[in-house]
Amino acid sequence: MQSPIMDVPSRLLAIVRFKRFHTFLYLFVATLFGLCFLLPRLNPNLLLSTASLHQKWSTKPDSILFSLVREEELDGMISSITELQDRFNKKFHYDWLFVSENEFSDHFKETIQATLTSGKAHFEQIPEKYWSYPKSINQKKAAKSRQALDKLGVKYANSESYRHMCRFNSGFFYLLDGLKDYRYYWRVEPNVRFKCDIKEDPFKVMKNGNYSYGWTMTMPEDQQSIETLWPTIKQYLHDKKPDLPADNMLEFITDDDSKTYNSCHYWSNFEIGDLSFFRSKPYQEFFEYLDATGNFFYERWGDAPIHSIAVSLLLPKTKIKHFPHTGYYHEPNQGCPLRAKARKELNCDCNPNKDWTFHFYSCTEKYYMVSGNSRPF
Ligand SMILES: Nc1nc2c(ncn2[C@@H]2O[C@H](COP(=O)(O)OP(=O)(O)OP(=O)(O)O)[C@@H](O)[C@H]2O)c(=O)[nH]1
Ligand SMILES: [Mg+2]
Repeated sequence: MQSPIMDVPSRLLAIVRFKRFHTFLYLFVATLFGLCFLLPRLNPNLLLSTASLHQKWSTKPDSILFSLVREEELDGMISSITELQDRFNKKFHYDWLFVSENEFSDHFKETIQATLTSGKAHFEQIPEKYWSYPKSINQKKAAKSRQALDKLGVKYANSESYRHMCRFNSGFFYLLDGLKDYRYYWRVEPNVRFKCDIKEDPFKVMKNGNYSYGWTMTMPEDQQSIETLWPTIKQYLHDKKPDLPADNMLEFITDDDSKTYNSCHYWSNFEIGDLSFFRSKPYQEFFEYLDATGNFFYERWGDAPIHSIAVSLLLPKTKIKHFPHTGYYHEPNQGCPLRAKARKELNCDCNPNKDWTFHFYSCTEKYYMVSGNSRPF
């Protein structure tokens, strides 16, 4: 048996080992502190990446279905939920956030909860600051321009709520409390249809492909509703000089070397996006610059061209993802896979002759020309 009393050399050795261990411990703690606390403060991108690492390791889903909807659109919302549940969410069980500028009634909430059996329903009232006139808006000028646009036959020209909706979808939805713990949202409107099974989880596709913006159909915008939008964009580029990736999709939105906007946009009523892009400094600066003109109210700028121009300028083309086989329908347009094999595999109930995806007036051909990706059909 070893004596409990150590001889002098052994004692010295033990002291050295003890000190070495402590030095190692100090160094380890200091490195950890530097990595977790100091470095991210010196470079905010590292803060983002620690957040995304957290999301990667966390077991909580970082994706959510999202609907801005009015109380009176309950029937249309039930119909969208039921179909998306059947075609997709019954397998994946994502939660769903419903928001409105008014408080939803108990009847609305209970009916939605009873319909949405695949995930949990959450409800949120939009704070007034995201759905009201900024003080700088001249109400007389806004009323006059609504009348002028109405005379030109612009859709929703007379509607003030439509303008609040477009501004909210352009600049504020991603700041809502109900979305703060999430990375990806999928926007779903009332009365839309999904006429094919969605077998592969689009949220996973977004995450695994490191995409920031997903879409299913494209559309040209009514130029009369966005008369000064492109000149404003040019002024923003001149004044703010944002960092634009060399391989962006600028050519998707202009046919004449940036002189004019060709009005092409991703149809934002179907939209799957990375919230961290919308919350990023470049997007915030972009939105605030546009918003300062007041033209969400003096004209009728839509969130679809706003999102599309932003992602086309600020993102590399590899960050934008087409989801072609959803059989998505939003009045009056329908997506439908052109190949019979795809329709059969996905149990689609749609007529390919009515497919809008590659229709003459759609911008999807142009998207494939500019992106260099190969067409899905
Ligand atoms: N809470 C709330 N939601 C709204 C309001 N106006 C529109 N929405 C929602 O915002 C989304 C877009 O509105 P829509 O009226 O469909 O606009 P749109 O898709 O440009 O026009 P349509 O072609 O008529 O469908 C839908 O999800 C609507 O339910 C509003 O005043 N309040
Ligand atoms: Mg709609």
